[in-house]
This record gives sequence, structure tokens and C-alpha cells, in this order.
Amino acid sequence: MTKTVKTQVCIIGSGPSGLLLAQILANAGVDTVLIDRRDRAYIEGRIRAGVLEQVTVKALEDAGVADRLHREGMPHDGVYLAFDGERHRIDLKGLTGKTVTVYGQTEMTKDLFDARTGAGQQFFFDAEDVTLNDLKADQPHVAFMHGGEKVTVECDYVAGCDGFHGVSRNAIPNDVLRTFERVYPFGWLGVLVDKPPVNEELIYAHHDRGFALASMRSPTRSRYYIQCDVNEKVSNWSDDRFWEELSLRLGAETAANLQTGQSIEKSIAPLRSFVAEPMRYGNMFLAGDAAHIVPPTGAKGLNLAVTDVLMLSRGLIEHYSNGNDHYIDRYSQDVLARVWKAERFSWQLSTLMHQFPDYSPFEKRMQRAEFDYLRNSEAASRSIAENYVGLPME
Ligand code: RFL
Ligand code: PHB
Repeated sequence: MTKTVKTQVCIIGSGPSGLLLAQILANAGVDTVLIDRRDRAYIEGRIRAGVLEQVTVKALEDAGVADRLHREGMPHDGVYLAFDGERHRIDLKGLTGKTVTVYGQTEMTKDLFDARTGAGQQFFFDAEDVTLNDLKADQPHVAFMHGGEKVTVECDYVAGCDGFHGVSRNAIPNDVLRTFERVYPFGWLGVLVDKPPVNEELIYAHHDRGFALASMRSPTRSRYYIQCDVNEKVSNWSDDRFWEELSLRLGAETAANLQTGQSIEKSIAPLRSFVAEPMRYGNMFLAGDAAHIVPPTGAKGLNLAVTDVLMLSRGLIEHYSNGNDHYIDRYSQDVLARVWKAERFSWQLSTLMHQFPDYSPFEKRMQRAEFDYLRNSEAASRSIAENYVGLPME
């Protein structure tokens, strides 16, 4: 049996990029179909980002999905960088006039799912063997298996929002696609725990034993990370071992306030910098992690995904409302200019804060000197602050 569905924009992937794009387009009267190879429970269960830029908060407000974010999100005026136990506060608000908001990606995803379910739009979960076809034609189509049935979606445009391991990027022919990549020789071991955070603001800590991050999800739920070997296994890390190592890296003064408990999630994420160019091929556009990955140190991944979607939705809405293709024609070049700046910042902060196994004593002194410079220079701190809160859209 084959089923054929028609739509204007076929969105592959219902992570934050795909869901937000669907929501913004639905609000503008553009019809979409969303396809994911997983189901809603799995997607909502993925513990990932926690820090939203103001631009992201505004995008969610404008899309009409920020009520709970306003009630439960935690605005933060600053973050700490710590080096071997010494702390330096980056006064985000004082240096830039802007703040960030702590609100879990899982919560944002739930809000977007609820909105879309409410609007009664089409979802296909658990889709298998998704293929993108005729991307250079006027009517591309996406085919997949769904509950034993073959489904074909005929559309005007395809939005590849299917993350780093998706199929959309690879639908661009090899002689067109260029990729740029740096794989870091370590990962982050993350733990979620129902205990109040160790500190009111986030702490990014450089330590001889490796990087550590103290973050949070709510006044009663904390998120912590420690740098670990890229081949490390979660099963090697009992909760006790994790708390002991985290305490050492945060330093005695901070660790004195650490409330430990049974972890409710524990996972390892590899660190990578990656960019794919171009972000458009024929009538397909890439958005979010499908096109670029940053190491999580700068808290940029989800925020970049949201700004991609803002730029793409603006282009598509202009096309459908006014027949104006100016923005979709510039999409790849405009987005990539911003992406590369976020790549630079995420790489810089990662390079400063982690232990690199192959670093010489000279390179370690360079890290220390950079921290000392930051601590004593308002200009250097402002540079970190303006990137952390997010560079302007244009
Ligand atoms: P996602 O979230 O990966 O969603 C892609 C969706 O596509 C589906 N999919 C497919 N569907 C159909 N067919 C296929 N062949 C498919 N292949 C895949 C998947 O099932 C999935 O549902 O990509 P998206 O939407 O672009 O969103 C990107 C963000 O998830 C990501 O950038 C952030 O999580 C990165 N990130 C952070 N970003 C921030 O802005 N601030 C942070 O504080 C932050 N912390 C983090 C992070 C990422 C982390 N990890 C685990 C990598 C912390 C961590 C530890
Ligand atoms: C998180 O809370 O998961 C988090 C916060 C800041 C980062 C990365 C992850 O830079």
C-alpha cells in the first residue's frame, strides 16, 4: 500500500529546529508535515541544552509557546569561569545589557509538541528509511515507511532538521557539499539530579583533572558535567565516583555547598565542531544540528538552531505571502556567516577551559595567561559576554 500526502513544506526531524519551524509556519498559514524516526516520548526524554539566549526566548514568545517558559524559566545575569579554584564572574547584564534564561531543551520541546498537537497538524513518528528525492525539481518528494505502509510526501520545499545523524545533509551530492570538522579528544559525562544547584549561577571550571560545569534546570534540579575520556563508559561511573570527581574539580569552597543524590540521568556526549556548506541544495534547506555542531561549552547549539529557523521561516513566509525569494536565496550565506562566529566562540571557550591530553607546559601556561587576562580586562570579559548572550541576528 502507498499513501500520498501533499504539503507545502516537508520537515524532516522533530527536534527543536523542526518543531519550531512547523510552529512558526503554521502561525503564518503555511502547511507542513513533520516526520521523525523516533517517537515523542523518546524525543522529549533526551536531556540536552539548558541555556537560552534572549533571541531564542523572543522567538518562542513570537511563536506563542512561551507561557510556561515565562513562569518557570530562570533568568541569569551572569556566569562564572573558574580556574584552579579561582572564580571570575562574567557580568552578562552589566557588560551587554542582556541576560540568558535557564530552561531545559526537554521543556521547550514539550511546549512545542503541545502547541502542535493542539493545532492538529500532521506528524509521522517512527518513520523508517526516510529518503529525499528530486530536490532540484519544482516538486521534491520525501518517501518513508510508516507502520508497514509506504508514504510519499509531495511538497514545494524540504527542511532538513534531522540533526547530526540525519539523512538530509547526505542528500547533497559529494561534489557540492563541503564539511569542516574538529573532533575533540574528550567528551562530557553529564548527570541530572533532583537537588538544588550548588550555586545560583553557572560555573564553568578549568582544573588539572579536567573541565567541570555546574548548571541547573530549576531551583530543585541540577545538571553537572565533567570532562572525560572520549572512550569512557557510563557504567564505569557510579554516582559516588561522579560526586567525588566533580567536588575535586569545582574546588573545596564551591563543593562545600554541593548537594549530592541519586542521579536521574547519566550520559556521555562527544565534543565536536562541524560545519556543512552550503545549507541549501535545490529546494532543500538544512537547519540546526543537521548543518552544524558546536562543542557545548558556549551553550550555542540550540540557540543557533533557533536562529537558523528564524531566518528560514522568514524566507519561506516571504515566498508564500509575497512571492519574494530574496531571503530564501540568501539563506545559506546569511546563516553561515553567523554560524562561523558561534563556531569560533565555542571553540575558543572549549580550548580555554578543557585539559588537552597533548598540551605542552607552554600551551597550559597560555590557558592560564588567557584566564588572567580575562580576569583583569573588562574588554576581554565583554567579548566573552557578548558572544555568550548571543550575537545580533544581522
Ligand atoms: P536534534 O535535537 O538532534 O533533532 C533532530 C531530530 O531528527 C530526528 N531524525 C530523523 N528523523 C527522520 N529521519 C531521519 N533519518 C532522522 N534522523 C534523525 C531525530 O530523531 C531528532 O528528533 O536537532 P535540532 O532540532 O537541530 O536541535 C539541535 C539541539 O538539539 C542541539 O544543538 C543542542 O542540544 C546542543 N546543546 C546545547 N545547545 C544550547 O544552545 N545550549 C546548551 O546549553 C546546550 N547544551 C547541547 C548541550 C547538546 C548536548 N549534547 C548531548 C550533544 C549539552 C549537551 C550535553
Ligand atoms: C546544561 O545545563 O545542560 C548546559 C549549560 C551550559 C552549557 C552546556 C550545557 O554550556
